[in-house]
Amino acid sequence: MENFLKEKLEQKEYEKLISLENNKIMEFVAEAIKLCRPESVFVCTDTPEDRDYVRQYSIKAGEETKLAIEGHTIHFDGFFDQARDKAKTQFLLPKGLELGANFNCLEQEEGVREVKDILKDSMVKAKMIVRFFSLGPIGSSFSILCLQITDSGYVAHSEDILYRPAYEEFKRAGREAYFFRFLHSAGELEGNVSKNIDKRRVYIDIEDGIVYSTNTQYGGNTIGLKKLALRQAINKASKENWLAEHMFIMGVHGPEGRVTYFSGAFPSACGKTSTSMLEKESIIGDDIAYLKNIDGRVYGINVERGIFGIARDVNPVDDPIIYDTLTSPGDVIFANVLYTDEGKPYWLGMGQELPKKGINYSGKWESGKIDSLGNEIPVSHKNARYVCRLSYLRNCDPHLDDPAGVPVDGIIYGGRDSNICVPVEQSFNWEHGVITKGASLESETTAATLGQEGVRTFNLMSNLDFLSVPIGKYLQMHLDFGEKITAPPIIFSVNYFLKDKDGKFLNEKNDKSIWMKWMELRIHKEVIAIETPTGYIPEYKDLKLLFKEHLNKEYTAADYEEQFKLRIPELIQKNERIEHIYKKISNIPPVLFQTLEEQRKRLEKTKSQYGEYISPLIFVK
Ligand code: SPV
Ligand code: MN
Repeated sequence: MENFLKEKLEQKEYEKLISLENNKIMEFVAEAIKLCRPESVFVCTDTPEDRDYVRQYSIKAGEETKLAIEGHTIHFDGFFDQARDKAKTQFLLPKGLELGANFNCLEQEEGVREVKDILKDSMVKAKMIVRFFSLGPIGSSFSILCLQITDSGYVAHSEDILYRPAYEEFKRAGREAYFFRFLHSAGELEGNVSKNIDKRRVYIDIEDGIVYSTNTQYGGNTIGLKKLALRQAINKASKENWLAEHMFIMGVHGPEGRVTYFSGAFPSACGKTSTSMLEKESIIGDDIAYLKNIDGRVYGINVERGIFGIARDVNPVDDPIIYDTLTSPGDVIFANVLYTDEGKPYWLGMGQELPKKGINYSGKWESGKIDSLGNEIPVSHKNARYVCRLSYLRNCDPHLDDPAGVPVDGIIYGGRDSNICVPVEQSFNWEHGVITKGASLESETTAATLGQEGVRTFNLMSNLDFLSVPIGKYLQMHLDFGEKITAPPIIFSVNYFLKDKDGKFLNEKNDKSIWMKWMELRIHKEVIAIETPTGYIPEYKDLKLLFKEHLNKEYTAADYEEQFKLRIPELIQKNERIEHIYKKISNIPPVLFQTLEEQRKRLEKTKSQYGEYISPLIFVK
């Protein structure tokens, strides 16, 4: 193997590999070279020169184009490659192993054979880039090392912004290094985008700890350390009694300089990133958190150091901090927005007039352009993204890279729900929160995945797309996790998407900052809450004060009554839907059904006392 690598790699690159003194790394690289037959190989260490080489390579190869602002570039994915491909993302499982009906699985041998067949000779005209990263802060007991092989400069550059480079960490770990492995090839290109979309595959081999991804460029399918690693991490966490979650981590700033940390799970494109970036708070991460029990308290880290965020609706009014970042010099990649001759990027909802022509994900674009299916092509794709460093944000939390993580005292679950749940509610306890908030999460589908939008779907802990253990086991992990914590984090739900009967949102975007402030006060028992059949909700007087203090807004009693109205028929239907879903899944902890049943009974009782749609004021004692 050493001789093979010596022959295939330039001396300098070979030395970078060999000095890691790890056969597993060399084996993986050698196998990938044999399979993909790259024209050349670049091994990227942590040095600024190597990292800049990747950045420049991506521009030279035409995968990124420089924009007018210093450091900014733009990348395009293919027209039909704009979101995560759930149908072609599959777990490869050895014969006899099953995850359950909710999973998209393939027999391991068959899957590996198929994807290797597709990957064969995929890099003959390309450069293979080998990169080393850490999921989580360097030197943290939370962190997991990762080895990424890709022929995409865009993927390698994005990962540089999003993850902590860890060649030196690999070196320190030597032969003992445990790491996840990712092999990606964009496949044959046409106009710099993956051509053979029909052969797009994202195959996750849990047993061997390898993810194969090919004939795609969209970050969610290709940036190995993001959701491809999350799927592996959930499996690892299940064996080691910690949690790998689709969650932000943020510090909410309470009275007298107090900072209380929350993690929050929301399905893609449902407000997770914008919550984590709230102006008066501080951000640790916007997408993936590892949570561990450290001496009886929950601590969390962000596995990333950057953001792969949705550009749509980022504007100076709603998201001023990220808007500033995206309009200031720095290492920023835009994907699938539009750019003009002047090198200026534009996206939907950016708060200014959009140009009538430019280059976008459909190529040369003019307003009114129609796609092959007869639909008008918007200025930028709804799921157009940006990649930037968290440290660029002026409210980046000082503990982002703290190897110890931060203590997490609150956990939030939120979904896109137009007519059921109130804007904010506290669960009764850990078990009730896990079951009726996390495990009962539903959300209307968005542009972040391929397929129809606006369909209400079940998405437990907003992690369903990424689960790699059976649902019953995953639920039990959550229940057990809380049981061992002396004072478990308080679990809340939020809903930013309630609508009135005319389809108008009942809340403004920045109202979420008030729900955060209220939850922070609840954690410290500084406000009283009203008990309803489904949890604890705020008192009007506290919200009125908070709205005035933080948003200088008059929050009326009528707004409160409408937003916090208990919608009993919808709540009972939801309860039944969730129960029905779990009844079809095997090995669900019985406490889930008991808890749902108790909640249903409370709702029925309240309905018989007060009717179907009830003002929250009824519950004030
Ligand atoms: C999401 O869709 O949840 C994202 C982006 O955070 S992706 O990388 O596609 O998962
Ligand atoms: Mn996500």
